[in-house]
Amino acid sequence: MQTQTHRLIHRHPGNPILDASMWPYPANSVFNPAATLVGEETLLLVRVEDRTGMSHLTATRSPDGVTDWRIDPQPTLAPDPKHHPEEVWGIEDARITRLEEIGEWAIAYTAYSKGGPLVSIACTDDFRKFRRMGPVMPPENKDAALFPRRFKGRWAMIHRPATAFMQGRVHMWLSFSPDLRHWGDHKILIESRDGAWWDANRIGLGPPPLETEEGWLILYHGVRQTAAGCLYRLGLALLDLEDPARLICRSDSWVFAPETHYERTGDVGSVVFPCGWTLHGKSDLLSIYYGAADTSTCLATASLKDFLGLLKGSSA
Ligand code: BMA
Repeated sequence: MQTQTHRLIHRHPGNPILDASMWPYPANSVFNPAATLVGEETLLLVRVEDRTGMSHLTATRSPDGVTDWRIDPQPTLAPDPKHHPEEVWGIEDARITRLEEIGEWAIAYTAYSKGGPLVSIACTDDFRKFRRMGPVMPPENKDAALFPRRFKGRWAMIHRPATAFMQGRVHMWLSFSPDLRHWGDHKILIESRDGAWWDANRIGLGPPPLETEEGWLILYHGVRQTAAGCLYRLGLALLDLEDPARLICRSDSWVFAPETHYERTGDVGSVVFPCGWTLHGKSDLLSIYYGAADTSTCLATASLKDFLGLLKGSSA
């Protein structure tokens, strides 16, 4: 079993980089951000919970991904229950994937329907107008993101269905689609572990899979139920580049966990929840954007080389 001898992920000293007090309109919390690069700029699609308890998504842009955020003055992607009844209780936790083939970004997000949370997809080429694909996975399902390219002609998506089967023990799944709308060939991709493991029972994808020389890099959360509530921690995994259904390896230890006051305390304490990361050009430095305690938006950095080094010593 590999051990982690030094910290792989470094918090930005200016955390939280975004909170509700900075919002141009009333908001309760701003968290679980998706991230992408638009030209040289960093764009985050932040989950904003308003004072009804429901969420929408708002874009914010920064030249350096850290400061000078220009936050859209109103919700960028708001629930549209009139045309999409599955969005009746809001939309949450987006993940953005650039699809070069169609020249658009695909956004996978959680739509909160009367039947429970489900996965919806919308496409955009400017983060102002959105083309909704509608619901693509029935409830209960969340934590979905697309791969940026097709495999043998089909798009691929990771997601996390949940059922009461096996006392609610849930896994990450992989599905395929010819057109981004119809999904099938579903298979279990990464299983939650059992017993005392940090990622026993409940896991889910963080940011979209990242293509590296060694395979598709996965950052995922594991949820530990404790007497004091849930603890969200993060681990790494690697999937085969040409056959993403093949898990090459995963980290035994978690690589990031709630430690600071802004991660420990908030609307839901002891939660770190990344939904996006960016890598500038050929640089080795990953910027990881995460929600802290379901309250604010934070940034941490990590070396891609360090992540792959840790995974080299681990098994599937
Ligand atoms: C998960 C998601 C996240 C949230 C987390 C902790 O199920 O709903 O949006 O951050 O719980 O509350």
